This record gives sequence, C-alpha cells and structure tokens, in this order.
Amino acid sequence: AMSDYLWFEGIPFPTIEYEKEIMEKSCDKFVFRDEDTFILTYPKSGSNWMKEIVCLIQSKGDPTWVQSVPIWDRSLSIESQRGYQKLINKEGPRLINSHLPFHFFPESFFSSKAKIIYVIRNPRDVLVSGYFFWSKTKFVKIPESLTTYFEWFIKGNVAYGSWFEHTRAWLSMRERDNFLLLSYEDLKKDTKSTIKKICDFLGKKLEPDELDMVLKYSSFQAMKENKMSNFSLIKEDMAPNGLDLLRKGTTGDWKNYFTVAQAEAFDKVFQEKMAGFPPGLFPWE
Ligand code: PPS
Repeated sequence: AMSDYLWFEGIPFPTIEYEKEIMEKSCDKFVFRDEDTFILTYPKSGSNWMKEIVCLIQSKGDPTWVQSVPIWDRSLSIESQRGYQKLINKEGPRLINSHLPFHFFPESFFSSKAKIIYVIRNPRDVLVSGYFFWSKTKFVKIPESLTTYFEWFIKGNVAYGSWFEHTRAWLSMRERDNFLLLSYEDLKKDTKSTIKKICDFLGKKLEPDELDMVLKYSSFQAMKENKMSNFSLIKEDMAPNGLDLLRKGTTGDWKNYFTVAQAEAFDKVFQEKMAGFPPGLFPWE
C-alpha cells in the first residue's frame, strides 16, 4: 500500500524509488572508487544543503550547474533505482549520496579511499523536519500527529530506521582520514569556515571571491528560489500538494513543537542511546 513502507532487513524505507533488488545490489555489489565523494546523512539532516555546497565547490562558485540540473541528478543516490543504474555507468569521479545505515555498506566501501562527508543534526530538529516533510509525501506511513511521529521516531519506526543507531554506527568511522564529520549546527553558525573545511577535505583550492559565490548560491534563500534544488520539480504522484524542502532552515525549531514531557523523554532516550560518546561531539542544546 502507498501508505506503508518497503521493509528491508528490518528497516522501513520509502516505497517510491526503492526496490528490494536494488537495495540488495547497492549493499553487496556496488564497486566503490577511490575518487568518489559520498554525502551521508540520516534523512532531514541537511544533505541537500551539503550537495549544493559540494556542487558549487566543484564549479568554483559558478551557479550554472546548480541552476540547470536537478539536485538529484547532480548527486545520485546509491540506494534508489535511478541513482544506482546511473552511478554504475558513470565514468570519472562520482558525487554520491546515501541515507543508508552503516551495516548496509559492503566491505569494499570501507577499504576504499572514497571520501565521506557525514552530516549530523540535532535529532529533535530532524524529527520535526521529518514530520512536516514526510506528512506531505505518499511514500511513507503518514503519522496522524506529531505525538504519534514522536513515538515512532524514538522507536526507530520511521524511514531509514533509528536515528540513534544510524548515528552511533556511522560515528564509529570518525577517526578515519577519509571521513569528515560535520554538523548542521556548525554549518549554520559558521558557514564560511565550514565550507573552507570541506574544500580542504576535498583538496579544492578556491579564491576568496569563488568562496563567496559558493556561500551566496548555497544560502537558504538562494536554494529556496532555485527550482533545481527546492524539490518543486518532484512529481505529483509523490507529493500531491507539492513538497517544500526549504521549510525553515533553522536550529532549535523543536522547541516550538515539543511539550515539556516530550523534551524530557527525548533527553533520557538520547542519554541512554548515545552513551559513551564525548558530549562535545554533539554541538547542539
Ligand atoms: S532529505 O529530504 O532527507 O534529503 O532532507 P535534507 O536535505 O537532509 O534536510 C532538509 C533540511 O535541511 C534544511 N536546509 C537548509 N538549511 C539551511 N540552509 C540551507 N541552504 C538549507 N538547505 C536545506 C531544510 O530547510 C530542512 O530543514 P527544516 O528544518 O525542515 O527547514
């Protein structure tokens, strides 16, 4: 049914664009190349923002590419049907994105030098962003209220499974040289220096004016107005009333939605599930 999920190895996935057979292939057979760049996130953590930034770094701030090619064609998703087919046929360095859990990636990935940018975001904001986004789509189970979605999120019964497990597992890679850990919060607070960090990581040297252009064209406002990036090109059968990727673009929006009891319950779960990580790793309140 349209309102349900595609279950794969115990994890719920969206029903459109995803197929068991492709998921199996991307998990087992996909051949990683050292020159690949991966943008990895749990959904609603700022992956499209990162895609826009990386594309603009590649074009040295020239907006022609980001303004003429849909964002999902500039950075292909390894786990989607379209993405997988295009990726295996693509020559040269590839910009790949994925929301897949860590344990789905095959061994070849971990032995390659492919660069990985992993973006984390306050899971409370991820929850709120996801609630509003998924509610407008036709490819996941739709919650009747934020309260319901809150329960599902805590249990991991949402698209791509548990935030806690996803994040715990990917963070185990954080000491590797080919792994760049970034947060939505740092990107928001200190966009320019975070973009510089990304340039260093990717080995790209930009002139100050080129950097300014990257900053300009990846801003919330510029992306909201760019029809190649704001999801307005998403087909009606996926979202009958349209989709707005660029909803608010702020940090701490959860405070406008969580009750005091929810905030406390979330803190407790976070502390339990994320025990053992240095607190400084998570730059949010
Ligand atoms: S998805 O659908 O899972 O791929 O979503 P994702 O792109 O990971 O995350 C969507 C949230 O990122 C915000 N966003 C931005 N914030 C600030 N600046 C820029 N340029 C930007 N681009 C995307 C977007 O608004 C979503 O967050 P919310 O809180 O819903 O606004």
